[in-house]
Amino acid sequence: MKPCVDGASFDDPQTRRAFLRRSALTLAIPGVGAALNACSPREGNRSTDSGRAAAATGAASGTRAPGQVHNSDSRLDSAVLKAEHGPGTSATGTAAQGAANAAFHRFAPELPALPGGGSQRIHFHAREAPVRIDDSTVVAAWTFEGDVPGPIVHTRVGDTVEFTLTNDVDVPHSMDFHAAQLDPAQAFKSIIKGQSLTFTFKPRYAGAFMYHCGTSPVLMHIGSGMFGAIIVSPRKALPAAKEFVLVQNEFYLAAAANGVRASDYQKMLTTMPDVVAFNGRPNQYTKEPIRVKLGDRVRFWVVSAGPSHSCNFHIVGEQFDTVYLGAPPGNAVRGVQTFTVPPGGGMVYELVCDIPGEFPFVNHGFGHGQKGAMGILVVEA
Ligand SMILES: [Cu+2]
Repeated sequence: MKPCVDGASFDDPQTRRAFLRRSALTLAIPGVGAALNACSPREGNRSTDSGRAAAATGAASGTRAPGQVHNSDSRLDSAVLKAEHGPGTSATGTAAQGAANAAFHRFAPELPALPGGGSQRIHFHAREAPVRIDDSTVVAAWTFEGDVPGPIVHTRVGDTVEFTLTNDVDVPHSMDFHAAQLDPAQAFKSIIKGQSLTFTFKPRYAGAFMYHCGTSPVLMHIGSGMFGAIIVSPRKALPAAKEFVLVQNEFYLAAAANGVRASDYQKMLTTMPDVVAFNGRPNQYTKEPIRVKLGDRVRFWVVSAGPSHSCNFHIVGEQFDTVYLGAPPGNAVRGVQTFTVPPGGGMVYELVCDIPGEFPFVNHGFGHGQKGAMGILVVEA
């Protein structure tokens, strides 16, 4: 039997659910947070890790102190957000260091070319980094590979993806690819600083899929920047097009301290974001639009990372000739003005740019569009 909360088996879904509920409250209730701090990985309580180390390298083991509440490996949680870091915010460790020097860069929206050979190896590091999302705002972010969102991954149905996550920081992290079908207790489990974990999958369906850190509370990890898109092309190529990837997310930010704004867990719980953005920067494609040529077919792979809101994707002055609800080229809906991507979902939008001009693409839920989920598609004659 695996060690677990209150001595019950963690294989029991009820126990898992109870722990998840408790973890989600960790940051909301200081007393609970303090109790779980007592079993954070820093205290070396990692015995469940050793029991599930098959897929991990460098997994540590430890002994449970008498009377200590155990912290599950796959639910190693953010109880390590100790008071000295400001409980309930992302301003931990290196997330806020060097914020003044964090330079803005436009996140390239172009779909990367498909790697050849039918397989690829990807190695991400979980890192903390100050990320400048506009002229006046630097976010103390938790990231994959130092940016928000993480790198765009492009693969194909049936190709092999071998993925490795290495955790460089004090907070436990993990990786959950929505394009994969795997036992999450093994593949998506949390790892602590210095550990690496590798898993392999072959996507079964084409589409725009989210990836994210799944460490509890997931809201905190996605809300602090640990998400991205994996685009799975079908075996038979879709019609030739200019292809772009848009990942919408919300930022819930504390007031600036030392030039950086932390992500605020309590604010995340309210689901009232300060900023909503495509590819991590509000209005970046309004300031520097996406450009195509007259006559181009354009394909947007749109993911809503949330953590809590959908993206009601619409292009002003245009219509989508096709929206693929999933697994393109199947599930095609024709002649669409707006279609909603749920948080944790992805859809594919196509249009033929047969009219020159500047076409705003927006989250037509305008409370969110107004907070930055807007851009411009320029069709050059
Ligand atoms: Cu994480």
